[in-house]
Amino acid sequence: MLIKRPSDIPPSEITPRELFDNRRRFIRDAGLLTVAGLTGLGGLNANAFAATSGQSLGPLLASPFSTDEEQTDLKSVTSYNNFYEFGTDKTDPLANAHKMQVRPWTVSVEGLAGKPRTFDIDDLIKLAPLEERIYRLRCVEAWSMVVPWVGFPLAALLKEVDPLGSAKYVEFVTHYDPEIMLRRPVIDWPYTEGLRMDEAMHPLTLLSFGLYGEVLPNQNGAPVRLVVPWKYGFKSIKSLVTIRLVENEPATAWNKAAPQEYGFYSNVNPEVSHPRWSQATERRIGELRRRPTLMFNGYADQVASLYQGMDLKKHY
Ligand SMILES: Nc1nc2c(c(=O)[nH]1)N[C@H]1C(S)=C(S)[C@@H](COP(=O)(O)O)O[C@H]1N2
Ligand SMILES: [Mo]
Repeated sequence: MLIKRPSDIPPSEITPRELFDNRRRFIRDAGLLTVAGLTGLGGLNANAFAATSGQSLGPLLASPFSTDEEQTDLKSVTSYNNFYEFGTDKTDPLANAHKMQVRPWTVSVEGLAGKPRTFDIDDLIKLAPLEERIYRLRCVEAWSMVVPWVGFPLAALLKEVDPLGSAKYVEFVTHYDPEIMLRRPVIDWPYTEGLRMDEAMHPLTLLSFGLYGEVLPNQNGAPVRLVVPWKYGFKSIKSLVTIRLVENEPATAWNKAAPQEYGFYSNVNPEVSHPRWSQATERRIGELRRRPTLMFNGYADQVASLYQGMDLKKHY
């Protein structure tokens, strides 16, 4: 049963601060990531889902891919955002993204597939057990966060549609509604992104439905977004409506907007400078001192082999 709340209440007001804080303390103290959801609003079955941001996602698997670095506080994660459809300031998404209706919602998985299919979001979320994965997100603007994302590998969804051998890349498209989103063409709307097939199938590539054990807030890309932790944040496309298996490298929104600045691969790489700034260091939200940026955002052991023999200065 979905309980709808007025869409103009920001999630920060729906769930009392104490609830978040207590739950986080409980999770940390008990080390019980797998029961994170049980401490929340209670009574929900595994993968039970509601469209309301702030609602518990139920029991979650702990992921061996998680980092044990200190997590960025929930308030920063949900109030300092990039979601240009809702404005270009960091505070705009929180102020405006509540206008987006995230139910009903479908995701079409199409293109070079044996069994292309349109998924209702509430069916999509049941395809695989939900995991909590604490991943770093590193923005090209040189700030970073550590977020407990909830989701499952994108590979679990792609396998459902039987990709054809000719599918070499995956193109992703964000919902676009000019009635509630920016019309000014900062980006050639809709926002699009892309991954090579092996990147899309990599177990680190996450389809995320939530954070901190709860339904993804709209400003973070509800009802479903990508998290690709070894790439700059703009690859982690929000509010997905289309996933298309294609033969050729797809055009991507930021590459079209500024090709000298944003390439297709966009792997976090401290050795390759952005034309207007160094990429060697970053500021973790909540910290004062900058820290050195790690190759592949610290995920080199898992992903460096994908790029063997490639010149990453050329393929930035
Ligand atoms: N559709 C869409 N997806 C997007 C963006 C955007 O503007 N539109 N911004 C990207 C950028 S630049 C970053 S850093 C991350 C930010 O995710 P967060 O706000 O959840 O931290 O989302 C990415 N996904
Ligand atoms: Mo970003």
